[in-house]
Amino acid sequence: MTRVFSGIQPTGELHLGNYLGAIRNWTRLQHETDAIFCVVDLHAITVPKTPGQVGHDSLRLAQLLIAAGLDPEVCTLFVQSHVREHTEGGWLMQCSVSFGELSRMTQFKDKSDQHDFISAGLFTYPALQAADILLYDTDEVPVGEDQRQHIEITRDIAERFNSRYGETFVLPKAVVPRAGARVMDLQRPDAKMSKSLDSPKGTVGLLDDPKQIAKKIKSAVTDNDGEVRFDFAEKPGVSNLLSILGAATDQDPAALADSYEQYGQLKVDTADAVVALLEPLQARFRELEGDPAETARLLKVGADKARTVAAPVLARAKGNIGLLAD
Ligand code: ATP
Ligand code: LTN
Repeated sequence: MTRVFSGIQPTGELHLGNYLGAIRNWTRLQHETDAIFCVVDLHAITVPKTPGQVGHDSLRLAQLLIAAGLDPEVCTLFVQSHVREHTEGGWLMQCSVSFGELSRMTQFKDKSDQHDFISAGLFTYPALQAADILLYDTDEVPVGEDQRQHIEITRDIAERFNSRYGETFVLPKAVVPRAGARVMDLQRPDAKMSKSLDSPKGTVGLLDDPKQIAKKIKSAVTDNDGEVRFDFAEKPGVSNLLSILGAATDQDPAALADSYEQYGQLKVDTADAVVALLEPLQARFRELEGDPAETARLLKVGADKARTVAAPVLARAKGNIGLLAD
């Protein structure tokens, strides 16, 4: 069975873009593949955090993922720092990647521009990500377009390691979903909906209450020509609404456009569809939120499962390097 691995950072509250563009796809993949999903808390501390914040955010993210439909009995869901093989494997990866290669990573360039303190961990971040992926003999990594470069460097690291020390790692490939799943900011439809855009009115949080959701969608920026047409270049605001409605109701956005005469009805229907889509997720989240011990138990089961895969692969890598056996 195809082994799938992906990771998500516990930073900020998840939004509709994360759900429609990534997490909903994960919930499907868990039934079709051998899927492993990781809350990458060690990646989150590459930028400074206040004490306690990452742990809190990791638990909440895990609860949201479960509420969104990841079933810890079907897939493997765990927190990165619970499986020590990641840090150890990360070091092996750091020694198999060059300073020059890491210097070309665009996520590092973007993030180092946003912070005063640039940690060494932020620079070597892709080496830890390579360990995440390679420790599970991963075939496919479902990620957004922005992560393609990190999967490429992971392949380069794996190839270099294999040629230096002998066949050790499986070469993974990135699987980037169709562009259709990209959700744009409701106030700035030229920019993707994002945690870091700081656009509260343009971002639908997965835990926003129905009134807030309706208000945000009804005040979404459109245009003045009044025609409902699916055309992202000319009509980004209207097209974004059609694309959200289409994704929420499993319909083709271009075909949906034909059934609307005016923006008002499109907004009402989009708001209703998003509220209906998120209601069950929110209800499940409230239940999990009330029982953090149960989530902790599920995450422990996940970490135990993950370790049974990661430990032998790490041992294989160490053995192939020829480190003195302990
Ligand atoms: P940041 O603003 O900090 O980069 P983000 O909101 O873009 O955060 P990430 O944590 O980088 O989200 O991404 C988590 C997953 O959600 C990734 O697979 C990413 O491709 C997907 N994703 C993020 N934003 C969108 C969006 N607007 N539409 C579709 N998918 C998205
Ligand atoms: N770098 C990714 C998060 C991430 C990841 C991974 C994704 C860390 N490890 C392994 C896929 C596979 C991000 O910033 N979205």
